[in-house]
Amino acid sequence: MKDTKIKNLLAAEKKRQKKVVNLIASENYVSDDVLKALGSETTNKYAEGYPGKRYYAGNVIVDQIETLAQERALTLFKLNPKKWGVNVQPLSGSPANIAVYQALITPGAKIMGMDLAQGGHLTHGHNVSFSGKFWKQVPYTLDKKTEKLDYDALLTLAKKEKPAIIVAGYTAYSRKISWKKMREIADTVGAYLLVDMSHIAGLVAGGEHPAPFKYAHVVTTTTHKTLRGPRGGMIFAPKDVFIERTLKNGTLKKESIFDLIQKSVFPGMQGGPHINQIAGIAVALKEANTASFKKYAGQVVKNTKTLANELKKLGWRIISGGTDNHVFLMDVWNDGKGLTGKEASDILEAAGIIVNMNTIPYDARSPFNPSGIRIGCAAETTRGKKEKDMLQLARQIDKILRK
Ligand code: DSN
Repeated sequence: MKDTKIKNLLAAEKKRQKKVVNLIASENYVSDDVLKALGSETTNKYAEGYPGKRYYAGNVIVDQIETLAQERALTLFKLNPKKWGVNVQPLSGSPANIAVYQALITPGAKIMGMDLAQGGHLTHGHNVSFSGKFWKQVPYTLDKKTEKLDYDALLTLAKKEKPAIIVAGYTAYSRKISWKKMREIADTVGAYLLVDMSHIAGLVAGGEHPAPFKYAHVVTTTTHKTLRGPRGGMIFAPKDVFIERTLKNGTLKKESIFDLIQKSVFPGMQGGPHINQIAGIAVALKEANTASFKKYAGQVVKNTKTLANELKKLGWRIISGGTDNHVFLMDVWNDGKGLTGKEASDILEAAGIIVNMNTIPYDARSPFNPSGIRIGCAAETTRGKKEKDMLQLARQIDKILRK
């Protein structure tokens, strides 16, 4: 590389990533093949449109790359291509969620999503994001005592508020989610169920979390968390569920949810897709459809449980008492007797352990300096860590935080 400044910075970041213990729940390490696809000449190509229907010439190869990514995504999640379609163009999770709202609900309609401070996501209707500006959030919360989802409370809220769409799938929720119960709630009030499985997509692929496809109207995901691909997004939608709408000229138009999603992504939301990213996603999807990935997903859960349980034994309060997946929240504030989330994150970073500060359910402190930290094990499991390493890591974290 001729640009020595960037070359040095890239080398420094590579070194940093190798040196630290990475417990950021939404990060992972991609394979060399994924990196090669990302750094390929496909980044030079414009390909507005979809395979076979492009607005630019020269897309014969690109069409094959995008089609392969679609086929691999449907195969990985065991979806029948006659019934399901997948859009692999969203630049990441937030644009994927916008595309769904834009396709399915009218401006100003209600989005019932988990409160960000309890483990939701900005794009699930929070008022600082587009999703809360163009639509209206009906926030839901966890049960105060168990710190888990309370489906009866969700049903009561849905009946009262009558949202147009309910979002399930979270950024800091460590327990299994009943997609069936979420769909029953959505059906009771005539709402769509959007499952945003960004955090757990790799666990779903590896059989460690039930798949949402039987119950969701639409499923969005990022590709770079537990799924271990490059940064990116995908939207899975049914081809055999139709929506009828009256157009401005008074005529009725019936379209499948998948067709509405396709139009919403392009031209409704984005221009040219990032083909290098789609090539990287295709590589990652193939990697995820292997016995070794299944083993990896199982190890992620074992490692996370081991780390959470050991920290609990060492006296730390783990939100909801434990974890079923790749992530958990730890209360470091302990009613003022401990550290703030920011202090804990800074102290750990100085010792080479990277976490992020995070609010805990019903946090009395601000999101800028909350009471907790979020810990995830997907990245360190990719680096080969096992349960014995997690026991050691728990003791290390405990020692650093109690200094
Ligand atoms: N996906 C979020 C996270 O969990 O880190 C950021 O948007």
